Amino acid sequence: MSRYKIAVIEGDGIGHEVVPEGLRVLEAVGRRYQITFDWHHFDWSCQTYLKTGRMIPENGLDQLRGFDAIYLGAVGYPGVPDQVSLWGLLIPIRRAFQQYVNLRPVRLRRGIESPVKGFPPRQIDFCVVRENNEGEYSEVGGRLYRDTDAELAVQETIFTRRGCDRILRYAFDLARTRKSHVTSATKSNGIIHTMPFWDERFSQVAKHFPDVRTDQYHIDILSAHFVQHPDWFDVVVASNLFGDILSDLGAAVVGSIGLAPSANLNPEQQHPSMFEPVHGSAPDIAGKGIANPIAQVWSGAMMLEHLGEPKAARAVEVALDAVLARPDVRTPDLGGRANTREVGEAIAHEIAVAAQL
Ligand code: GGG
Repeated sequence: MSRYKIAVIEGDGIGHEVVPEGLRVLEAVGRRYQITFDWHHFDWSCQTYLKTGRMIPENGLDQLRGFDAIYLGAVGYPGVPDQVSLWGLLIPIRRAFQQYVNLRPVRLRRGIESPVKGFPPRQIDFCVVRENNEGEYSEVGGRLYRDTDAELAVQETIFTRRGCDRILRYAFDLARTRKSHVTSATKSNGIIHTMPFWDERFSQVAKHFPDVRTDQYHIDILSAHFVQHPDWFDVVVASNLFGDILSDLGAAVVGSIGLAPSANLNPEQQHPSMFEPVHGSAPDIAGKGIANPIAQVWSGAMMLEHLGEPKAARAVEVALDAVLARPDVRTPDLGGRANTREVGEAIAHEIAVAAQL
């Protein structure tokens, strides 16, 4: 019997539709494995910003500090500039809680056809390990001479030895639990300071993992390889921006952005980690009840794994596969006609049925 205190932030747009399905599935698996969740809902969103001028209250990060984990939907909505919503909610949480790993699995699940022809399930199975606290996502910079012909913008990229080494070590450790292969995303031919530094740190850290095979590609050709040879990869480690872009591309290669989960991890477990789908708030489909909840549900399985509930995490994964094998319960992004709730209910039902076997 275990009990967890989870902060739930639905956020914006389809976050309001997919998070309830994620909770439905977690409740179902909790019943099966005697896990109790104390859900604490926070209505932090662009709506909150429009009402109060802040995405989260002044003491918002302190409010989250005591939780075992944070379960997040999506952030951003028309009417609030994207940089305001991201820097007002998602990025402060990632940084305050030293969630320096953004782990984004890319796996072709059974029942899903890749748009890249000829790849059966299991042949595409890798993880993007995205640096999540520094890099190109930096507040350092500014604007000068606004509204004149001389207007300019400067954006500094921050790569620290500590920041690079800890994400690289995480990638190598993860590879040791998988197929012992790490690919580094770089662009050291064009980005003259930070990327050669990243390459140097990659080769230094790699020396401590002589059993792990390494590759490194410039981001441009690496993107092409993601499409043409997605079976080449095991663990792909990348800076903040490169990792963000690669994981959306990876999601498309395995069927839909609606399937892609992520975990913002503080590996030392000194602070809560946060689990969220890779996708955003999708204003174009928000309110229609057709968003795919699978990325949110799979993120819940990653949360269970992180909380030390591997059997429950596995049960969610098995139920996901069972539902994806059924073409009748698919949302429109996968060519089906089911709605968000029907998919969530089907996954929860699979878990309940398996418990009775
Ligand atoms: N699922 C959270 C969300 O809305 N993500 C959308 C997004 O734009 N994220 C930016 C990032 O991960 O850096």
